[in-house]
Amino acid sequence: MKSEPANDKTTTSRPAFEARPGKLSTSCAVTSNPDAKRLNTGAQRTCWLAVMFAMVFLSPAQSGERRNAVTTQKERAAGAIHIVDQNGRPAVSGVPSGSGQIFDVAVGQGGFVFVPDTVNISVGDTVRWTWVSNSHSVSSGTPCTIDGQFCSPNDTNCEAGVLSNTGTIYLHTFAQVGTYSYFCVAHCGLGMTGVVNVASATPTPTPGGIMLRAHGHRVEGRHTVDLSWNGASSANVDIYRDGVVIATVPNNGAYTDFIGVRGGNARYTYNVCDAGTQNCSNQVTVRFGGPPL
Ligand SMILES: [Cu+2]
Repeated sequence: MKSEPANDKTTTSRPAFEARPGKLSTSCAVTSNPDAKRLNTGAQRTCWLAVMFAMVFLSPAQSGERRNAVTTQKERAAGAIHIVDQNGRPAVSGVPSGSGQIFDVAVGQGGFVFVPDTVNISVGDTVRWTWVSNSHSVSSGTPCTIDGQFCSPNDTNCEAGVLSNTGTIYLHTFAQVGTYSYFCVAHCGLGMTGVVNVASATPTPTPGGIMLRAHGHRVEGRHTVDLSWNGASSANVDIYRDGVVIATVPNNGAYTDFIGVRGGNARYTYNVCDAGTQNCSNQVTVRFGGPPL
């Protein structure tokens, strides 16, 4: 079974406007009356200019329209949507983060700890640290060494390791996938550390939509995951592993992902979406070895 390349993102954009050549009049009426003719010369010139402009701009628009018709099917399959921010730059991810949720962490609650000390978020989400006791910082880096990626109270001059007191609120939005360790500069030695795990944004499961099940096993020691689903409504489905489309396959309810990795302590999170849409299944995580969850 041949599957589409995972990252077949076409970047065709739609024409800025739809030209309707048939509806454009290309005649600039010339009257036979000499007086009227003189009076109308300026208007005629303007008219012809308008016609020439229209012709110049119509040609690329028409071909754009044609090109668009050709790529429509591909676009639908690949779900190629160009998302840009207010500055016209490509957005963090072509896949909407969906939520931009806020995750709360209490700083110094019941001791020299962050509660919770691990948060799992997606790109575009924000962590909000709230101080519930005095003299703590949130400083990125590990172990106990400031790396300056982010810090309380305002992400500036991180090396200073500024301590803040009860009531302080510090927010940081994570725009890149990764694992971000941080600590309190005053109490790192006492174990006051935390981690923010930032995953790529994945489409949101639709309640009552696609139901996914996953079963992990080893084939000659290699990690292999059998997926099965129902409730998908399109001809093809996109298979996501850890937020990335790994295959687009016919919607026949089953797919086996031969990951090829050996060894333990690995986990893979799957979901399945109607191809090119955000109509997605629940997420299922499959583990191979590793410590208890
Ligand atoms: Cu502290």
